Amino acid sequence: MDIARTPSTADGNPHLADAPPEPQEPAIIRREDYTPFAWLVPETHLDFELGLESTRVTATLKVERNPAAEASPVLRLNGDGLKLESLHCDGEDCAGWAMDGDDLLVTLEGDAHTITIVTRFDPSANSQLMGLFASNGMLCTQCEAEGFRRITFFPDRPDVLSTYTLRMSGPKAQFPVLLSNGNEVATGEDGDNHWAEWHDPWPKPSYLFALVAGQLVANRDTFTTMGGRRVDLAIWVREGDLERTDHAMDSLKRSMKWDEEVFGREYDLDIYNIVAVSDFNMGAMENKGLNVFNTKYVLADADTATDGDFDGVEGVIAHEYFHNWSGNRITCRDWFQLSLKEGFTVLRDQLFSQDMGSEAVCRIGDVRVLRGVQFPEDSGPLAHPIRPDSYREISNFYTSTVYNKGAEVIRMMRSMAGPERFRKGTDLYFERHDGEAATCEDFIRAMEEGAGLDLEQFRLWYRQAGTPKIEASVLHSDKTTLLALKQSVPPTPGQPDKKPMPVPLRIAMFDRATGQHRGEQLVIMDEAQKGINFDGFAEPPILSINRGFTAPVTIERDIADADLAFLAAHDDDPFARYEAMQDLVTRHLVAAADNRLDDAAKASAREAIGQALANIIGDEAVDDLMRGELLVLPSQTYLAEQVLLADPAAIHREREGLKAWLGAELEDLFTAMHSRASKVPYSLDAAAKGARKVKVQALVYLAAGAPDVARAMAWEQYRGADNMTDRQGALMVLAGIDGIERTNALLDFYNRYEGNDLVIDKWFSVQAQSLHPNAIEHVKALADHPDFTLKNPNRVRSLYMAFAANPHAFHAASGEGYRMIADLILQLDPINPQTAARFVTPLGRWRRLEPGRSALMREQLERIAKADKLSRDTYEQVTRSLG
Ligand code: 0A1
Ligand code: ZN
Repeated sequence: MDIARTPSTADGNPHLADAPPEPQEPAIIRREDYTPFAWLVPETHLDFELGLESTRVTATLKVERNPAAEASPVLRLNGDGLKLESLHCDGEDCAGWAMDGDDLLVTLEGDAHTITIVTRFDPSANSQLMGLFASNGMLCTQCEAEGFRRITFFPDRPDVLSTYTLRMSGPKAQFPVLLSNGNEVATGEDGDNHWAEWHDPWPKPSYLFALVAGQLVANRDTFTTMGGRRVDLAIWVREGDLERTDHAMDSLKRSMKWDEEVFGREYDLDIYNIVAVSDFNMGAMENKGLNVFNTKYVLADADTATDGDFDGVEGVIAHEYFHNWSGNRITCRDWFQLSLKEGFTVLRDQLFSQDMGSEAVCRIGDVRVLRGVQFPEDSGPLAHPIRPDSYREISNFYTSTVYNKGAEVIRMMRSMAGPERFRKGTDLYFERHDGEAATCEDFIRAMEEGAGLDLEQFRLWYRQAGTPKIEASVLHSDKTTLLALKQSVPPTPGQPDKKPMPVPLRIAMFDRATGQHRGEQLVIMDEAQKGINFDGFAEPPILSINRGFTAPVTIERDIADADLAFLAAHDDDPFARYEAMQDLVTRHLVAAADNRLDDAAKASAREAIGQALANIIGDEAVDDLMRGELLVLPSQTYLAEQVLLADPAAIHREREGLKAWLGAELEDLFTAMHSRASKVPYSLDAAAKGARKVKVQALVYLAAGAPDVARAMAWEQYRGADNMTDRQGALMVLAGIDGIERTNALLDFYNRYEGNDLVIDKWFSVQAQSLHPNAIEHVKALADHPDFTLKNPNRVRSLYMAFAANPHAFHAASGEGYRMIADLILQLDPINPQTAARFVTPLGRWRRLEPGRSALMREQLERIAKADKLSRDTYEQVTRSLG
């Protein structure tokens, strides 16, 4: 039946199910409402006639009743903005069909049918970057979570697994490379057109489908798996980018090897393709056999990528590869189980990075992300458990909670079981659920049985939101020592009362007499209060707790500054050492910002911090990578988290004041450290990376305390740089200090890299993030720069995410920063709702700010809420943030 000939308005079309009124607000989807789908789709055949402006898709679905589900004659095929060109059932006109909103409902009599659906759409008009879209002249898909329904009508849910066969055809000159999941089985030519057929033998949900067509070149290599399978690897990029793909290829091969060795997982196809695209909402996507990546996580060389970028490429390449087992071979039953694949895969990529580099430095980096992003999420209006109970728009739940806290929760299981038993648990999970759409509960059960853990109470970590707080004090009398622990889990939206959870804490007690501890122990703090006795200390010992950050909690310990300084200098656990340093500074800055310190108290606290930093700079037992971490001051976000109502201006003043004092006081040490580190030649080994890290740290302190010295040093570093880490580090410092060097460096950087999008993103970020007092004005001017566009998510983030993370600019007392972010959301929402909704988060902090800024921020949220036609994404985030 040719649908185009049937009337398309509601009143004329018999197939529109009683045209429901436009819903007032998007529906809430609840975890408890899950039911299996009534139909199976064992086979899916897709035929794409490709065009940038018009693509036609013919989908042929073999469907049969699902014996494991309640029978229903109605087959619901999800759609999103699709135009149906034709519909056939078993080759005939389809009698029983109707539209329900965007979905197509087909009523079927028998048990097995073949449904043929034709749709047509314009990929070049797809600015949401979900479904099939055009990017720089190529065509590319993004289907997770619900993008496949923008390509064809389909049961677009992760528990419907199907085997995909695909044919695509299009102009050879425009699309010389045609890629999809699985293996290429046939190709051919037809005049100016050519075609390719691909078959993926592994059944998969629609969110893992992918197609790419364009002018691409490949970096090719091979990997032989432990079972002897030779896999052809290819990383596809635009012509000029090929020489920047070696690090990605190397990371891929190391990931494949590591997953065999550490998790016993082997790759299962003959081809592994990666494609880099410059327009992408997220970091990358694990489509079976055809990963699609944001260029940011593929391209890296010394001239254009920082050490952080190199680490990012390695981590994301590994993450997507590891999904082949944790995500693809075993997928999620429904989107509430997202952390099943994401939390586990993040843990796997963290363990990989730890093994590739420095365990302690990786751990500190992971915790910094957790505290900088996830803790604020958990203490704000968007808090949710790692397995949420409801959502309106699933894209809003690709959060730090699901990813990073999800990883911490599984890491706790690993800490409790130990690596060997943990491996038994994961082996059982992979074996038992291979080929299935599983749940978090399935994972927990496999861990209980395989690793021998009792996780009954531990399941609370999946149900309860909020960061638990542990209060710890050491009570000592005569020769008995009691460690008194208290646990509380704060209320979060919809969860006023919480139960205590099992919190595994690695603990050591340092003896003052020897300066040593007598071994550490793992304490499982699973009650509201608990006391642990220690013998044999003549004096009260010094408590080192949550060593290695074994649990994602906040710790409030009753400990003297001098004892923190001792741990900062002597703790044998590098994470605990870092933590002691952070605590020492945090306490001081929080008290100072709250005007609780008189001049004398402030001076003595600064002295103590200065002494601790000087020790770290001079400690030859510490390598530079670790030294760089120990020298980082706690972020302003982290400091704001420590108080109920934050005054960002006061925190900023005190943090900058301390930095300036330290920069001036330790000027000689910082300049000497900078000059020592400047002699280390460029390479990617740990010592050279560490040297670059301490160089930036030195400049950061000096910029605050001795700006003239810093300006000259940074300008010299900028001019002499043979790598992006040094160049960007110097530029960042110069961007915050007025002077001709600032102007010259920014101009030089732009001219040098004009046309290289990823580097020009850095140029935008450096200015948006700078300490320069006019940063707001700079951001406004940059929004009018010819290179700025709302169409490219990387560019939008490079300007506005950087700005929202720049406390002194974003929190300007006038409320201008809040207004700018609200304006952006309103402008971006109709173009790319998924990315627009991400900018609501910084505005959600209003309840935790001093009254003046709180009111200004709330006003902006209310302004957004009043706009007509908000996307589901932004609507959900704004209402939750106001709620
Ligand atoms: N599964 C991917 C993340 C991802 C999610 C949604 C996307 O849609 C725009 C894209 C990517 C991962 O964890 O890497
Ligand atoms: Zn992932």
